[in-house]
Amino acid sequence: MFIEPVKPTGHNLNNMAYFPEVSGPIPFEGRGSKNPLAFRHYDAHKVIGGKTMAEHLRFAVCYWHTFRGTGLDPFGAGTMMRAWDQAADPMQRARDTMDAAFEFMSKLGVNFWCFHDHDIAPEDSSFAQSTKNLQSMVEYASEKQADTGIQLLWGTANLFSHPRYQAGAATNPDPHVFAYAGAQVKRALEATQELGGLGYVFWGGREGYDTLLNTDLKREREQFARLLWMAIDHAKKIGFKGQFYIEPKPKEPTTHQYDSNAEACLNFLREFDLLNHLKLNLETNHATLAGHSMLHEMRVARHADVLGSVDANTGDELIGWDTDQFPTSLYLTTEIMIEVLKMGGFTSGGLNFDAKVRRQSHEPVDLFYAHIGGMDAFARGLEVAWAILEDGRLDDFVRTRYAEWESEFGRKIMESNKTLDDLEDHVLRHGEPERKSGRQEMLENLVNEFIL
Ligand code: XUL
Ligand code: CO
Repeated sequence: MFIEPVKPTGHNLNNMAYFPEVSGPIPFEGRGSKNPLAFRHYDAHKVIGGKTMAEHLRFAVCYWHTFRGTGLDPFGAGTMMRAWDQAADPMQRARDTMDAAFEFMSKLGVNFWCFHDHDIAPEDSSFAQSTKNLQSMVEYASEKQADTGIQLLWGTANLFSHPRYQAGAATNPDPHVFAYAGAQVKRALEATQELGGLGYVFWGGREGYDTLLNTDLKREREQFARLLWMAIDHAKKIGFKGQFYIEPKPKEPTTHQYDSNAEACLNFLREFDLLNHLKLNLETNHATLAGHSMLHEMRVARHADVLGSVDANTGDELIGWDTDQFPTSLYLTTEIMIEVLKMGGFTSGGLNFDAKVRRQSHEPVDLFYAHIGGMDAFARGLEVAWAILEDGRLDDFVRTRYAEWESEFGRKIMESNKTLDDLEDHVLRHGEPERKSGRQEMLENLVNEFIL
């Protein structure tokens, strides 16, 4: 079910102290606007093809980068100015952070959010205490959701930060670590359900290996599948109806991750009979690390009916790691929205900004600029994608290019009515086939017609 874009009420705005530069909500001012705190393209209520932009795009803010990110990198300390991360008591910090999060999301006007268990509640000295912390923060989040109308797109468990997971969570050589991961998944799933979450994500943080010298690859993949099946069983038991997703990523942190790209995930899901239970949550920067375009990953997933949700970010063209930047390229957002439109739109999924502001963008207001830019890029990408599909020339070109396969000869090959003997006979009778231009440059110009 779709909810109207959030309109903060007077009551909600009373305690909004962390983002004083923005009185909110961020207005739509159109193309000519010079206001950096306004949308130029994202008009939540604008209808395109029978649905509003908000319904098409289903933006979500991610808790980990946006509210917990410190700006730390391998060479230096955190840089972020975060007034909500100052209290001495970790639970007070968690509540302050959640106040900031819902203030930010209300002012921005997004309908969804995403979190890992330990983003919202601090991990404590025992599992039992960590669980209490989580339960308390779920109650707090539940009130905030009710106040603002913001919904949980998906929840997940952090099975990669703690040293216990250094050799993997589900894929750990030690079943006691597997048990810890399972217990964490159980609680995170229950938290997601309590918050009415529409989905639950498995990103295989350390489900891979650093070296095959110490790794039983076969066993580890079976263990990974086993944890997924246990989660599916638990969802049934507690009545969780949300969509499960697996998020492909090829490397980082491990040298090789088992869920390395869309096709590897599909193979894994088929092998372990999981295809009916999980869809893919595709992330642009992960596609890049895998040596694919996001368009490729999305198309592979769409054709297999497992295109579920998108982690909307982008990588740096020059730095070879997962920089998780905000998406600003219209080519990228257009390609993503073409695939989303072609699958008939998101159902449970959406566009989650799994992206972080740069280390030098340390002020809270930079979070607004980042998200406004990403939302505008996707709004324009949606308009361009819609126009390209409406125009039809691109699809027509591809259809025509393969038209011979619809001829009697082409169909007979595919329907197994032809043998290699028949093909030889055909070549002997028809000779050299005619070559046809792929017209790449013409098609690139066609796309530019809509973008420029
Ligand atoms: C890591 C990543 C994660 C997942 C959720 O690269 O993308 O934040 O999206 O665990
Ligand atoms: Co992600």
